[in-house]
Amino acid sequence: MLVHGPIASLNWPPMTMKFLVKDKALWEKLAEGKQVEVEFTQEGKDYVVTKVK
Ligand SMILES: [Cu+2]
Repeated sequence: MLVHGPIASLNWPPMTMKFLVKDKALWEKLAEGKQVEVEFTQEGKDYVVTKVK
């Protein structure tokens, strides 16, 4: 789960939601409580993380 702030381009309010991480290298950049900047794409009903900064 990721907690994110408002995303104006998608008309999303701040929320906590599920993202899929398919790439193991990206997964390793994530950790509980860590603040990250991510890029993601929509695949059907899922949101898939494509980049972690
Ligand atoms: Cu969201």
